[in-house]
Amino acid sequence: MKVLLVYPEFPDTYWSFRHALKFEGKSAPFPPLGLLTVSAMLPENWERRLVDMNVRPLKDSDIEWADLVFAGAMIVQKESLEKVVGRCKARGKRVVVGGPYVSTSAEHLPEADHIFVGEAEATLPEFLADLERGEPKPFYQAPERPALTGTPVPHFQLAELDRYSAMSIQYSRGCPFSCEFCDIIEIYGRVPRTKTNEQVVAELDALYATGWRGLVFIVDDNFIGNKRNVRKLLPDLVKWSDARGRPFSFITEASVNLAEDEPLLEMMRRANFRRVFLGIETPVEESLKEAQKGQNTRRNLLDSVRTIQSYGLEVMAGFIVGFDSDPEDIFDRQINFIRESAIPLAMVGLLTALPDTQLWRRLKKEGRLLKESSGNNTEGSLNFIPRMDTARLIEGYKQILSTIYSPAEYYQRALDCLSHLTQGPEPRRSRLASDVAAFARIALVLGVLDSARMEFWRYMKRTLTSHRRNFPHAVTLAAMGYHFRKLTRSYVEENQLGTAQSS
Ligand code: B12
Ligand code: SF4
Repeated sequence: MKVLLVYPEFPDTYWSFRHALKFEGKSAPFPPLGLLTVSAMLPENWERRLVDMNVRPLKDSDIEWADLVFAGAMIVQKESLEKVVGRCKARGKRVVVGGPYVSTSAEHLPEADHIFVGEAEATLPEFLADLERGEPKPFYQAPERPALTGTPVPHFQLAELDRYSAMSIQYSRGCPFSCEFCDIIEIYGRVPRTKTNEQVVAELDALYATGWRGLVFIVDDNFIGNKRNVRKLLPDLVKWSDARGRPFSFITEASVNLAEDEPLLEMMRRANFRRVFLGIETPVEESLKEAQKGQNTRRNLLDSVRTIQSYGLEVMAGFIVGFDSDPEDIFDRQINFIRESAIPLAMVGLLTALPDTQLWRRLKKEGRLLKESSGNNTEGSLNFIPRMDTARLIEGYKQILSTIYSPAEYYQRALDCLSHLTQGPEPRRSRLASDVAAFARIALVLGVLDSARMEFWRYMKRTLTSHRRNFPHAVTLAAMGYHFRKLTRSYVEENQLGTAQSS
């Protein structure tokens, strides 16, 4: 059997990092870990081919080659997924679809032959047995959320490693919290399931064996969702890293209460964690309460960010506007918070009702739902009727974006962030700073061609005088800021934002 694994294309959004990746000569930030994991569950003797369309186009010859096509996607990839399914069906191929989008919106893919809802560990074995007997069913629904202790080591070797700026591994799925807008807890549950330490070490060994060195994203919904297990994992991670001269640095996602556990932070520092994405959402307590995000109200949010930064972890965070409880001055309050917290990479989005979330169900009951979400909460499109006047909300949202990503504001935040990263274990390595060609590209684009070139050189100068040790990290931040600025310009100035506005 020849199986073609296809990962559809992402639109160009803040999360694509496209404008920053080109400096490094990379095509995508991360590989499609879902498909790499699914591949490892298929019979060993099947031939496999992976096409991540964010890295290279899907050719007709790829489709012709295959007996069976497996495609997985998140909601923002749905248009591309539909096209992939259409192309493969037009060539008479048997198409299997799964992943987070399919799991939450299974009814939207009638053309596919086999639809998988839920995690493949709980569905694929039955499909493979049915296929063997010649009686595969059109629909497979995971009867439960499987333990991760049976998840195999992903087939990292299938990915074209040098096209990505980071590799991914996963330690846990699920999150114990209950945020109203969150679909994670609907898809992956509220009881975080973890792999064993041995599984994680085996995955690191496998990645190491591919020759990969550098950034590894631990793609957990909440890395500290199961703190008891994480506390047991980290010493093994430190040991593994130290024994190999720290070949990987880690980034991950966690809830804000990470700041309440300094021994855990210290272990993360020692294990070489460099960045953590936090769901801060808003500095407004009433809005946090409305979102059922009590874990963010237990402690001063600015203090929490500062504590985490003091362990050498750059904080990246998600912010949301559009809650019913948002006051009129929400836009200024978000801008001030982002400025004071020194979070360079602030992902600000409009509240979005994702399918089947608690928020979705409430808004439906209140008659306020307008349409299905595109999944991209930064495109300025609302899929529900907000409390605040819609035009005011979109205008304020644009104001946040254009302020926080203006060059002066961004470079200052990046410098403040570098000042806060007091206990970094060792200078970060960065291809952007060490690879002469990559650095030359940055210097040319940001320091010569860009209209904000003066700000860039001022930033470089201040980095070299005050943060020489963190120079590589500073260069990376400059490249990322450029990506955010480019997109903000196309969103706001070229008026692409809010054009998809529902009426
Ligand atoms: C890493 C990650 C990213 C990376 C992308 C990495 C990549 N190349 O895929 C980045 C940071 C870029 C990203 C961005 C976004 N993401 Co994201 N992301 C994740 C995260 C944290 C982990 C993904 C992962 O690797 N999981 C590990 C694998 C093993 O799990 P899996 O993909 O679910 O695969 C399993 C099953 O789904 C199934 N399966 C998967 N594929 C297939 C295929 C077949 C054929 C079958 C049978 C089964 C199957 O089997 C696998 C094993 O059990 C998930 C959350 C999560 N827990 O998965 C969110 C998640 C996928 N992202 C999500 C969203 C919304 C986004 C954004 C739109 C963010 C935003 N709010 O704007 C952007 C979109 C990107 C863009 N350019 O616009 C949602 C998707 C919701 C949905 N219903 O589709 C998720 C679920 C979380 C969330 N609520 O934020 N994301
Ligand atoms: S903390 Fe994050 S992952 Fe957990 S429920 Fe809230 S939004 Fe979802």
